[in-house]
Amino acid sequence: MTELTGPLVVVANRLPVSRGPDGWTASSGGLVTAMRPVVEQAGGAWIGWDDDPDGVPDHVEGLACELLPVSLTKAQVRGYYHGLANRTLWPLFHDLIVHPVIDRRWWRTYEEANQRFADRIAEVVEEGDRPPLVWIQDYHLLLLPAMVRSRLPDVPIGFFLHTPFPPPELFARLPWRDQILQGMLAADAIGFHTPQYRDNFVRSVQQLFNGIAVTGDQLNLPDGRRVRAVDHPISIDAAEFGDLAVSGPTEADLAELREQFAGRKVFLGVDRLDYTKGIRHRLQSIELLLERNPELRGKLAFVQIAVPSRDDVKEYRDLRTSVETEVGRINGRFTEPGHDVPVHYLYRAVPRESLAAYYRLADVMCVTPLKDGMNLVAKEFVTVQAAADGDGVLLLSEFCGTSIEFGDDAVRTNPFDVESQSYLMESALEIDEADRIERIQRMAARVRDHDVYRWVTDELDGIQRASAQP
Ligand code: ADQ
Repeated sequence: MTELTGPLVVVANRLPVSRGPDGWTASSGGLVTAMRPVVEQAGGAWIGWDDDPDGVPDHVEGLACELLPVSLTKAQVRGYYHGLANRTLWPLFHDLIVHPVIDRRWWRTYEEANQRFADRIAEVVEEGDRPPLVWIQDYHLLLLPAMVRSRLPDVPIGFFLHTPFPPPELFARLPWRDQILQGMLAADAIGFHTPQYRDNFVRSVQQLFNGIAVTGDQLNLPDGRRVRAVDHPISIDAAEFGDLAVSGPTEADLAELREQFAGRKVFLGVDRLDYTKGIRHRLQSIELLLERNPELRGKLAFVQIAVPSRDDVKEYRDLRTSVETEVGRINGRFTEPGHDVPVHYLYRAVPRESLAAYYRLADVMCVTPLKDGMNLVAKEFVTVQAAADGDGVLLLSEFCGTSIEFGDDAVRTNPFDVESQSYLMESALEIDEADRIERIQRMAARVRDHDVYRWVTDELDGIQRASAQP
């Protein structure tokens, strides 16, 4: 585990807590779990937008970290979050799957909101007795490293981007491209999921600014500062998912599912309902598969679990309508009276045990995003399958970070080619059992070796080393 010389201040758009029927609890995501031991040892705080009308508590049980909310006005939330972050940067960083909207008012609120986060960080540093390490997360806060650096020149600052970084010719379309790169370059270390995103970033910097020399992973800036740009693939808490896979509640849920889907091959999709995830293309491939193979009708079920996401953004509401239309059309086409439907569509988040039960049930897990920074669902699936000696097949898009790590152990698909994808779905059912088991075990071993604890350690060590260099 990383030994920090001072406390850790994590800064992200959201705080790592959620309010359920029993009050506030720590979020169950891998990032929070992995950071818990570091924060407990070093002390720390988490700064994030306070998006609850009644406010967020400053501590929750089981999370040894102070919660420091940043308040934003309604107009700031509209412009910064729903606007620039989710309708400009998100589509641009995902290779223009939908058109990014360019709106100068949103940009101004994005600057204002980033400034609000910077104010909060400055307060924390002024109140503390030791300088912290500031670790900033994701595309909502691209300007923040520079805002912090100008007020606190000596504080170690790290930035991690959870989305892809686009090729320079796409990034160059952004009117605020220079400000964004300058914002990021004020960090000591900038982390990306893959070497490709890192290289895209470095090439953008070289094309848009003069006088920056690159040696290895180091960028030497004209003012003498050095910045490290690194690739650190994020991951999951593999041990925890392994335990979850064979826990009592998972086994109980699985027994019910097995009964429900007896005699059928199960294809599964688990995603936030986002246009980057390739859900519509996946449904079209399933439709082609059923069209071509009448003998599979009644013998194949496709379960799509979609978590509601960003439903105050128009593109997401439109996506929901078109996915639901597609599901209805396929079921209308292939359901026989008195028999079950081929597509089971759940528009909700499911509890973790239930998610693990679906992962165990699946014969073919379809992780087919059009573009995805990493994709943790694929890592969760192989981990759960391997822990229960499963033999499921992973159908994995070429266009996600996970694909680089799993190579040919997954069946690799180009989701834009829906017809080929439907043939790959068919061929996934023909891989022999011993091969399927070996593939799952190899992919799970990779996740175990590169779990989320390793990601946190690599990131924090990298930031400390980069900030310590002369
Ligand atoms: P996301 O786009 O949210 O993350 P992903 O990495 O797949 O995508 O993580 C989704 C998480 O939500 C998984 O842990 C999954 O278990 C959970 N989840 C999905 N559907 C669910 C459901 N119906 N019910 C319950 N839980 C569900 C962004 C980037 C990714 C990057 C991560 C981390 O877009 O590319 O991998 O951040 O950096």
